[in-house]
Amino acid sequence: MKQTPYVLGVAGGTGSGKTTLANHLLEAFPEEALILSYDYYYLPHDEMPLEERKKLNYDHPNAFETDLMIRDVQKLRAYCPIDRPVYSFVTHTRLPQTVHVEPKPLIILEGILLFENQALLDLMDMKVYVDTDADIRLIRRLERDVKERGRSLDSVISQYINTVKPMHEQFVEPSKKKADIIIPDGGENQVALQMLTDRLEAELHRSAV
Ligand code: UZR
Ligand code: MG
Repeated sequence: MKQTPYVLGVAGGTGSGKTTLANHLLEAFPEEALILSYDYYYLPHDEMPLEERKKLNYDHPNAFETDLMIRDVQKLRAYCPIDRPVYSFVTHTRLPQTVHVEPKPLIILEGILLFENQALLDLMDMKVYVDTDADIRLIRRLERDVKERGRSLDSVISQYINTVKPMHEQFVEPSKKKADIIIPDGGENQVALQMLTDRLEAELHRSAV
């Protein structure tokens, strides 16, 4: 019988290096891994005008369509393909198209609030929290959101002060306790990456009983 896919969860604050770590793992397992970001599952709120959507709190657990993410992970774990949503950080809404995802033996989930939801936690075989200093995360966030997410410096700063930081302290930081492993400065921590890769290699090539 085919082994159930192995589910790795990667959480941590904004700009901590979650996506970078997930991408490094994907490079290590190009045929066997897929990445599913919690960010894809932000609620669309397309009934609201853009100016209203800009003001929403995107760092709260209620900002996500968690049920859909759970259903999609359950399907992938059962080796069924999915058509996942696509989210635009520029327009703060879901795009009309979807992306077809074929099941793979290693499912990497990544997102700020992944460890905040018990049903999601229950789907994970290993939980990694990427722990990076807040000043570094803010600098990365400033660079990324201005370059890649179409934001102004002022809007990134006010969002950070008004929602990102308080929600981080309320929901993300406490969820660190749910992790099996905490990786300092996740994206570029070569020792941690090697240890994780070795472990996943063993899990993937362990034959089914
Ligand atoms: P990562 N986010 C937006 O800025 N706009 C959106 O429409 C949806 C999400 C931000 C969100 C959170 N918060 O901090 C970040 N704000 O995306 C999570 N404000 O993404 O883990 O890649 O940093
Ligand atoms: Mg990211």
